[in-house]
Amino acid sequence: MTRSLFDEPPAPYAAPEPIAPGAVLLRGFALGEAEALLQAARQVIAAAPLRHLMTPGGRVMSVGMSNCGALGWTSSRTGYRYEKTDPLSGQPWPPMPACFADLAARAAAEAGFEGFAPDACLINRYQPGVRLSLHQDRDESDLSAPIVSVSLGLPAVFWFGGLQRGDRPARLRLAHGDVAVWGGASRLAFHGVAPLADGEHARLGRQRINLTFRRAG
Ligand code: MD6
Ligand code: FE
Repeated sequence: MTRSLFDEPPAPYAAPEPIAPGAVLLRGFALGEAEALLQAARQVIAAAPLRHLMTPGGRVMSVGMSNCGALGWTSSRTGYRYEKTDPLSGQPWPPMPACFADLAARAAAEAGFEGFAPDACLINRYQPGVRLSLHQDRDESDLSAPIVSVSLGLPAVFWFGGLQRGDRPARLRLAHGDVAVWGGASRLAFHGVAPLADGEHARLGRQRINLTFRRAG
């Protein structure tokens, strides 16, 4: 696969960029290991396919989702929850690949959260036009742990708001290899993803893959 002349070159990782208290952006932090992450993600998805979950309100989510690790996030008419097994197969979620857990722990430490040991990784797939509306991540029992979010493929505009739904969100561009870490005073900040702009990513084509690591149980 070739890079377009007009793609920007991948920036090497420099330093954490503060977003809000407890929230930082590590631009390019995962670039050097993106290929290993994608290979591992492909294996997870082969065992636990991406699916479009139903919200409690009865809408089908446009983001395709799967999980790996001891716990997986799911949604249905009866609510949002973490499950030990994949409802599609009845089997445990695929184990978390070592390269996933390792990257998440290093990114958390870089952001000031030592000892992060995720037990859940949600894999999100966005195709052009797909969005994730403003929400809080609050289904985890341990809110002292941060969340680590890895972006791969097409760039997205991430909305990062405050603790009230009505707070006007900042708009952050998340590109291939960027890692965001949210914890502390920002752990319950409202956030979302703007409709994905169409494009062609050299490695992933017309999609964005996001890996979100949590301490859920
Ligand atoms: C996404 N991310 O970037 C969706 N949640 O595709 C999230 O919903 C998210 O990136 C909590 C913390 C970081 C995130
Ligand atoms: Fe979220």
